[in-house]
Order: sequence, then structure tokens, then C-alpha cells
Amino acid sequence: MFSNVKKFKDTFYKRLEMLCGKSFDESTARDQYETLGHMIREFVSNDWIATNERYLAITGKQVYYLSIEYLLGKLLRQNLINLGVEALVEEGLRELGIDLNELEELEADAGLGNGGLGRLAACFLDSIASLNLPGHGHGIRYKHGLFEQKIVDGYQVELPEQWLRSGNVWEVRKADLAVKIRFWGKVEAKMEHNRLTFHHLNAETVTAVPYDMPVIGYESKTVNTLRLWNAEPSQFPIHDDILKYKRETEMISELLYPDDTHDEGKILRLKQQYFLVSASLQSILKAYRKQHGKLDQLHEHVCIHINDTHPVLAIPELMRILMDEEGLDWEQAWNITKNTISYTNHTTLSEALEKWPIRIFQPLLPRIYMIVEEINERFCHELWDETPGDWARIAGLAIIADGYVKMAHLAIVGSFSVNGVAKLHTEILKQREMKPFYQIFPEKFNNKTNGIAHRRWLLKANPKLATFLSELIGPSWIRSAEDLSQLMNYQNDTSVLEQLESIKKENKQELAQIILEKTGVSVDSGAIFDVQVKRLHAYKRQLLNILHIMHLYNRIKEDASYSMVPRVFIFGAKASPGYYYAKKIIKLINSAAEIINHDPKVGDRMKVIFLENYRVSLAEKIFPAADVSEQISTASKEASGTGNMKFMINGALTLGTLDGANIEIRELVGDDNIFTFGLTSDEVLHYYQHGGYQSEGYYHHDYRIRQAVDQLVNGFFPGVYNEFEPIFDSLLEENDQYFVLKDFASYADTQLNVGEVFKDSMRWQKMSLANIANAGYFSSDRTIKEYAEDIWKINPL
Ligand code: 26Q
Repeated sequence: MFSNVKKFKDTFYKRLEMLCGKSFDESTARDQYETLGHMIREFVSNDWIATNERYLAITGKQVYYLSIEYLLGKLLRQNLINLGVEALVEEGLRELGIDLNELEELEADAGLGNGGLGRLAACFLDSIASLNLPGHGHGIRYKHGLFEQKIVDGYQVELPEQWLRSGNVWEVRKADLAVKIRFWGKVEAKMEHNRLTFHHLNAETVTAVPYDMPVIGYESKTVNTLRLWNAEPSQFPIHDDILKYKRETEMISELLYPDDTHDEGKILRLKQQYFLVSASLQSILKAYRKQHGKLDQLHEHVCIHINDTHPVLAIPELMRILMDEEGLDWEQAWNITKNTISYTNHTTLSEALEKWPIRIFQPLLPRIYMIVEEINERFCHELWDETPGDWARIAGLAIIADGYVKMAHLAIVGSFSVNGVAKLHTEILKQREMKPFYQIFPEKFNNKTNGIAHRRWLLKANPKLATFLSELIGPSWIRSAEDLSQLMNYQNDTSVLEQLESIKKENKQELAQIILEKTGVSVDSGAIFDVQVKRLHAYKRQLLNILHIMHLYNRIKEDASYSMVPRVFIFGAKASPGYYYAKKIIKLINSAAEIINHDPKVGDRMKVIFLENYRVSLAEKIFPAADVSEQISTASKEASGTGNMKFMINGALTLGTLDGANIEIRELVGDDNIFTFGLTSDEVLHYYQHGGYQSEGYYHHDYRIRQAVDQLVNGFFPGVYNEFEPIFDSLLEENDQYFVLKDFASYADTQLNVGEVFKDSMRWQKMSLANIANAGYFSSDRTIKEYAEDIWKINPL
């Protein structure tokens, strides 16, 4: 049906009538979208079934990727691209008078993630399938993804997200594969046939129903599966209050929790985690038993990867199944478990490490808690044998301590591999944050620098640049991103540089149009598009950016003739609804934008734009249009960052601290092709350890800082007199924990330099070219090959 345009059109016609029960002439755009979606499903179904059959037959190792988040975005066009039928479909639809872009608009973003971690999982799925690797994703089918953000009067307002409102053509419900999950109740130990057995009594049962989504590899026969679990009441609830039971059950897959380390200990969040883990493991082991019978060689054929600690209960759950259901003893079960599980850490912020109060954990998951206790006790015994009497060490490393279960400790002890997500991050884990664990298990620790699905973030998001590159260096980069390096041959080719410039200009004009539609502000596409898009967090320092913008504004106000290269500062950020301080920063950005954008004295010299509801589909329009990529976290705090890579591959220049993967970007492009500034991570850590930083001094001695910081509280912002006091206090009363004032001068100087360099457009384009040419390393294909070879030990089919 996709073999030629005529066949496509004929099938489309017939399929539409069958599916929608109306003629083509009466059909709506949504009918057409649904029709196309169904055609793609039908088209891949053979390969999907064949891939699954192969997975049931092969004896080689397979990986299961467990993640509480998948930030997929839209799938229609990416699927068409990967199937190699995008051009044909576009053409066929055009002949039918349909614009594929308009159909694409109808698809809701699958926004089942907060940010970097969830998007990484989505990029990994693309690469695993494109590399023909036997890998399966497991997650939760949240009814509501991350909240939708509206900006009202400069404030963030959260609305429930509704991606399933018009259904989801990409999913298949597999009711026959449902499994049961047990919560609450109590555990009874009995002697049976001379061994202790455990029985979970009076449990409340929830049914987990899988919804499978095809993961289509790029021009490959592999169609992998993302299995998302839906929570439903079990058939015969023993409950007397059935409605309450139904409501509480369905709540488990009702919504994605916003990343909020400030409000910990929500019982429903723990329920979600166990729900995901128990459903996934039951399903994995069911398939495994079918193939291998017994489970005692599990670790030879299966790797279960946990994306951060959120699915760490896979460890005690696997122990439970191996012992209670399979009848293995502790040692056997433990040996299998710790050789099956691998773990990725995504944060160095110790306050963000997950821990659960025993008082919540134990009653909800009584058998799992018993197993965690036993793991802890045995681990503490080993610690004791190493350093008898060193109670402080044992308490610091224990899995259960101070009334909490420490999930990262459980993950390290119960897995065979622990990886960080960028070189610096892994070093910080080994040398500081998790040093005592590294000393005990040095062989477990390794680095896997993050990557991005370059076929989404370049091929799909930036068709103009992608086409130009393919014409210039051939299309091999689509499969082998390292081939982008051939672009280096053109670094002195003025015509190539000019074409890069004009592509960027066109992308900026498109973004300018979106900005005009969404905000009513008209921006000059000749200006520097200076962009910071990411979740709002104190450590990411959107505050540094906006304080510097206020300083530039002050400069213009003091000197009407102040000359600067025109700038459009663009922000996109969601703040966790309970993160009070982050929401203040959003209001600050919008308040500053309001003043600056409407001050006739400023003119075209600068504009400040906050784009609401930052999400995957909006990101795809922003990255191709960016000149400057703001990656300005306090050094040591950003584990990796992946937005930095998406900017780079689209030719934006990084303005960043020596943090996360910025360091590796600099290694690749060289110091001349990046703008770095600020404290190093060693300096930051030194200040934390030894003190010696006084933000007050920077406030008093730098007039630029004092002026902007005073404006937070001196009535500069009309009508919001006390609004920004918490920000003012964070900088002075609380001594500026993120070194915003300390790094200000260095940032402002570097920004001046950015402006100077931009004036020389050929120099800028040459730098931009070097960034694109070196971005191949950051393809998630490279990352996934490393996981496959070093950790998972899986081979392409
Ligand atoms: C915690 C408690 C309760 C509810 C939610 C959460 C929660 C949810 C999501 C905590 C953290 C997250 C997400 C973290 C995350 O995205 N980390 C980022 O991971 C990226 C991929 O490795 C890195 O590039 C970023 O540096 C890192 O910040």
C-alpha cells in the first residue's frame, strides 16, 4: 500500500471509508489522520509479529528497559521517516488535497515524562530498534502526561494534560496478557516440605493491562515494543466499597508525577513504581519460562535495566519471584538477581536521591519490604566483616537507615552495573557522591555519556539542514551520525557557510512566526536567537540569564545610544507545581519581558520571549532556529544535559559552564568553537566543603549586580512589590547556593564576546559548522552501542 503513490491513494480512500463510515469528501482532518495511522499500523504489523516471534526463538541475550517516564512526543512523521515512506505519503496526500503537516498537528504529544530522563528513554528506544537490537521498553500508560502549562498574568498555571482524549492510534491493548499486582495485606511464613514459605494474605489486587506500541527502527525490519501498563480493577474485588476500590485502582496509572524532590513520600508514587516493576517482571518471566522453562539461567539471557532508581524495586521483586514462586534459595536467587539488573544514575544532587519512609513502604509492600530488609542485613554484615565496629560507615552505606529505604543504595548493591551519564558525572559519583560504594564495588561503575536520537532532532526537526547535508556529504550520516564529520572538509567553503547561514535564517523566521502567533511580540530574525529551554530548577540558573538581561536593559536605559548586537532571549520551562521558588523565576522572566518588550527606548536591540508549555513538539521548532545554546548550570550539578546536544547538532553555539556533557562538547569542537565561563566543578565543590564564598561581596562591589538585584525588591516591577523577595533572599540571606552572583561577571563578559563574534558572520558560521560536524558522537546510536556491548551484552539480530 506504500509501494507507489497511486496504490497509497487507493488504499487511503478505501481505508478511510471503512474506518470512518463516510465518504472521502465528508471526511475531517482527524478522520484522515486516523486513517493514515491505521495504514501505518497495518504496514508494520508483519514485521512487528515477525520481530516478536524471533525474540521468542533466539537464545541470545535480550534487554528490558524499565522507565517510569517516556517522553515520546509525536510519532506520525518519525514513523513515516523510519519506514522510508515519508516522501511518498506526503506526495499522495498532497494529490488528495491533504497537507501532512496539518494531520501532524492533530496528533497529541505523548508527554509521559518530565524532561531529560524521560526523553533519553524515548531516544534510546529509537536507537535500539534502529540498530536491530533485541530490546523492550516497559512503562506506565499514564492517562495524563506532564501537566499543560499556561502563562496567566506572568504566572504558571497548570492544566491536566489529555493526550488520550482522541484515542491513540499507535497502541494495541493486550487484555489476554494482563497480570495481577498485590498491595497491602500481610505475610505469613509457614514451614512446608521442610522449607520456609511465605504467603501474602488479604492483599488488595490490581490488574495491570499492557498496551503495546510499535517502536519502528530506521529503515530496518525490526519493530520493537514499548509496553505501557494500565491499572484496572480486578474482576472480583473482595472490597465492600467497590467504587472506592475502582477509583483507587485506576488512580495508579492516572497521572505522571512532576519531578518534585521537595514533596517526597507520596504513597501513590511508590504504588506506581511497584506497579510498573511487578507487571514488567511478571510479563518478562512469563515469556522467559515459555522459552526456557526454569529461571535459573535468567541472567544468561536477560538483562533488566533500570532508568534511575524509580524502578529499583525490580531487585526485591525478582528475588520474591525466584524464591517464593520458583522455589530457589536465597543465594541462588541473589546471584541471578544481581547479575540481571543494571542501573543508570541521573543525578549528583544528594537531596534528589530517592528514599522512602519505612512507615509507607512496609505496609504497602509487606513481602518486598521483608526482602529489602534481608538484603540490607546481609550487606551490613559484609560491611561489618570489612570494618568491624565502624558503625558510622555501616549506617552511611546501609540500605535501610534513619527510618528510610534508600533506593540508590539498593540499586548499587543489587545490580552488576552502575553508570553515570557523562564523564564528569561518573567521576563525581566515583570520587565523591558514591565513593564508599565505588571502593567496595569498583568493577560495577562505568560511564555512558548520553546521546540523542539524531534522526528526530536533526533529520525530522530540521529538514532544511538535513537535506542540505545529505546533498553535500551524502545521506550516510542518517544511519552513521559520525559521518557528519565530513562536513569539516567545508569549513573554509564560503558558499557552504552562506548556505548554512541562510538555512538558519529561514528556521529563525519560522520560529519568529510562532513567537508572533503565541505571544504577539514581533522579533527580528536578524538578531541573535539566544535560547534557554529546559525544566526550571535553581541549579540550572535561569536566574543568571534573566539577571544579565536586566543588566543589559539597565545599560540601554543609562545610555540610549548603547550599541549591541540585537538579541532575542527565548525561554521555555515548566516548573514543578509545588516548587515555589521556580515559579517565582517564571514570573520574574515574564515581568522583565513585559517591561523590556514594551519599552520604546529598547527598540529592536532586545526582546525577551517566554514560550509557554515547552514540550517535545515545540522543542523541535526551537532547536533548528537557535544561535546560542544556554547551558549555564552551576558546575557539578547537571549530570549531563541532552538539550545541549540537540542545539549543537542544529548548529547553535554553546554558551556554557564546564558541567555535564558541555565538557565533552568542548573536547570535541575545541575551545575556539564554544563559549565557556564560570567556576569549575572542583571550585564549586571546594567552596561547599571549605566555605569562603560570600555573595554579599559580589553584590556590593559589582554595580551591575547590585542594580539588577535591587530591582527585585525596589518597585522596579510595578504592582508586584513583594513578589521577588524570595529570589532576593536566596541571593543574599541564603548566600546564593548556586553561585549566580559569583559567576555573573564571567557570564556577562562571555556574552559580550558572543555578540562580538556574531558580528563576523562567516566566523560564526564556521564555528557552527564545526559543531554540527562533531555532533555525531552524541547520537544515541553511539550511546546504545556502548550499553549493548559493555553492559547488556546483546547483539544485533
Ligand atoms: C522524584 C520524586 C517524585 C516525583 C518525581 C521525581 C522525579 C522525576 C523525574 C525526579 C527526577 C526526574 C528526572 C530527572 C532527570 O530528568 N534528570 C536528568 O536526566 C538527564 C538524562 O540523563 C540528564 O541529561 C540531566 O542532566 C538530568 O538532570
